[in-house]
Amino acid sequence: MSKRNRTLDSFFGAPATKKPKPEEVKATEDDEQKAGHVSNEVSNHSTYPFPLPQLPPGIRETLNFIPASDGQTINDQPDLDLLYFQPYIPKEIVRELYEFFRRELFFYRVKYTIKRGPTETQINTPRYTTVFGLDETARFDENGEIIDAANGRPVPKGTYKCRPRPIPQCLQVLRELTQNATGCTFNFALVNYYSSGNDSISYHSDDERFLGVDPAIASFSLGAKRDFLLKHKPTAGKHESESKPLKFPLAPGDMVLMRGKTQSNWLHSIPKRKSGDADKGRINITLRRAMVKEGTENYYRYNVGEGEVYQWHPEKREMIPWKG
Ligand SMILES: O=C(O)CCC(=O)C(=O)O
Repeated sequence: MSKRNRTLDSFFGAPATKKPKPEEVKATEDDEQKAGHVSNEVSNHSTYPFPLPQLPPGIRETLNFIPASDGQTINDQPDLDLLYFQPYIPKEIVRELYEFFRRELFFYRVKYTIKRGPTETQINTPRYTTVFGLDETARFDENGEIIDAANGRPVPKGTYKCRPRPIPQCLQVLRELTQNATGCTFNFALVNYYSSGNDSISYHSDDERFLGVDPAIASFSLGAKRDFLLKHKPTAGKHESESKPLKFPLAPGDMVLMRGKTQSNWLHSIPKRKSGDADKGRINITLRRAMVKEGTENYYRYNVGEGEVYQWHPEKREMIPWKG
């Protein structure tokens, strides 16, 4: 990778713990400039199918004002701990940011098989996905090589079966500002694109061991409004939400920070929808922190996979296979 195309790996530094004041955000920008990362450059890496443009300056500057409103704590249910921002992204840039990510990122429609006993079932992920990041045990150096986080030495070949990708500038900005605003640390950005009301994610919890105990996950919504449902995991006493889930109609710009015991006790989903503006498409970005290599392997397996690359076609107004 050439120097011109370095990504913002310098942002993998120590976690910030406070909400940024404008002058603190300025300091972050200065740091980026020192590292030569703020310019008209693209983000690129040998693992990217194609380079990704950096955020337009107008969007970048307005993002300094996140969160656009105070978060509402939702913890009135057993083991539930959410911080719900309505919105988190300033209204003025919400549409442009949605269109930017949909237009510029590369996506996948991952297929994989699961085995239950002797039976193998093929799963077609019902949405477009993409992912960037690396777990806590390693980081990218300034040349985009993976080095051991503890001793700074290149990780031995074969350490990862997948090919991890550095977070591009357009998502690094969101990561950095959200770390400052929430006091949480993130090393992964997962992106879902729901192209219509037929795309969905079924009930699940993000409670894999590789995320550590009580993980915090920041989940952003852009584009169409979609219902986010939450129900308690099965309990002996049957929690009311098991038959009547909690429903949050996530609007463009909203962010839900799921934290505490939420993942170990609750399931969440975005169900298919036939009505409303679901067919207009929606982007979801989650920021997470994987602690160990298994997290990296898992995220690339299920969000990149081995299939073809898709890219938004502005005239056809749909994702089409990228021809290279
Ligand atoms: O699209 C959403 O809001 C939820 C996404 C989600 O649950 C996930 O990626 O694990």
